Amino acid sequence: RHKFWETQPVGQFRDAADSSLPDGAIEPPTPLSEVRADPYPLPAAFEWYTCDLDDDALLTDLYALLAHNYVEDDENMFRFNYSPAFLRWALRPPSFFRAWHIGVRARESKKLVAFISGVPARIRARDDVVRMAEINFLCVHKKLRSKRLAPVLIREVTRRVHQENIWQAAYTAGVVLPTPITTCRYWHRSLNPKKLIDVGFSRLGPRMTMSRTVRLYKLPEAPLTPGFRQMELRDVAAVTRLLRAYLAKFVVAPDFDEMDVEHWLLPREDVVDSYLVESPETHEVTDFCSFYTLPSSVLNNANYATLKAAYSYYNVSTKTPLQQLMNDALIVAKQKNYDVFNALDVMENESFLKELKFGPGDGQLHYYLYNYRIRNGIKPSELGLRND
Ligand code: YNC
Ligand code: MG
Repeated sequence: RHKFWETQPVGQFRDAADSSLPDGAIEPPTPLSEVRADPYPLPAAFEWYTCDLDDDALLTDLYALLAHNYVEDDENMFRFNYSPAFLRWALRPPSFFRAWHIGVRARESKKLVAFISGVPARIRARDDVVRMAEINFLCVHKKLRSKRLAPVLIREVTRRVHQENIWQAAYTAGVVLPTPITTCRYWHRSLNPKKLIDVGFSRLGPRMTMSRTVRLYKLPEAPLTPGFRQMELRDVAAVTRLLRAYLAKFVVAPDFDEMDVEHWLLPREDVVDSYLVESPETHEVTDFCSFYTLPSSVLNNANYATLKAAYSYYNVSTKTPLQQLMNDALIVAKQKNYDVFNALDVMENESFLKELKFGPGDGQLHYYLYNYRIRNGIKPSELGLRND
């Protein structure tokens, strides 16, 4: 049924009941000399194109490919609209490989028609820290769908990852493939309920009026926790310590060092926002929260073209209760004019979702590892990984 995925070193549905299979790599690495040297063949009208994200023209083309052809909701009402600045951030972490930013162009017109990317990461599964590729932004132009181009893109990124002596990967998808390590649900917290209802993102609840709904979701003007402030460069060491100690609690989580924290968590306008609590007495950093910015295009609405969405990223509480910390995150997101704050039920998020008036969405996100088995999978609350 999965002509391509059945050939790949991933957990196969038929093996689910086999308890004799050990956790860890499914296949051993092959000698680098045996890694295929040439790119996989493409249909004759197309060519591979390694993308240079320093090139503003390329970045604009990539932005446009994704803005018109990337992920939509089930009802085709919204489509992710990753900003160019977000794409640069997501694709160029410490020690990134340019060869892993893989485009496909039409040979004649040079138009960018497909893309897939990887970035390097150290990911821990139980006590095994593994160098992996995080694969993201797989996209084939709408006019070229269902022609088996996706497997060619996946094989090609796999080849280029292997060339760096890396044999495992992590990725997420909205579709079910063999075999998720866990399946998470999106939850949504309305910040601008009137607009969300106008664009069809949410509906007026039973027996609710618009003004009661607006009142229900109202938030204070400013954060409530004393010492709550934006993260700065001087905080990188303290945030790294907090985050490392926290992520150690989860079964699968990134192994972040200070360079990773500086890249992934230092605030960048309209890309990632991070706040922390600095104790007014001891000046110790005790708590941390963050979200990234991913707008969605609103398809076919006369009044609005985009939804401004914040996505919960990494949050750590040691002194401030997590619920209070996240309430402050909602308050700053509201101050910054976001329409909705989204979170998955990963890490300890279940402890605040209902209390802070998040509602469950229909969207599911499946998490996968390539060439790494975790027997029986894990629960969303055992997952310390956020990558989109
Ligand atoms: C998907 N999202 O099952 P079988 S997520 C992986 N991830 O293969 P065709 C996918 N595989 O079942 P189309 C997939 N979606 O026959 C489909 N597939 O074995 C599989 N959408 O290929 C599918 N972006 O080319 C089937 O399908 C085969 O033309 C069919 O193209 C698919 O970035 C796609 O949702 C998704 O642009 C490109 O629909 C297209 O439909 C599209 O005939 C909108 O493909 C955007 C969208 C996906 C976002 C993402 C993560 C991707 C992970 C890829 C796997 C990485 C593996 C690890 C590699 C490194 C290894 C090392 C070391
Ligand atoms: Mg295709």
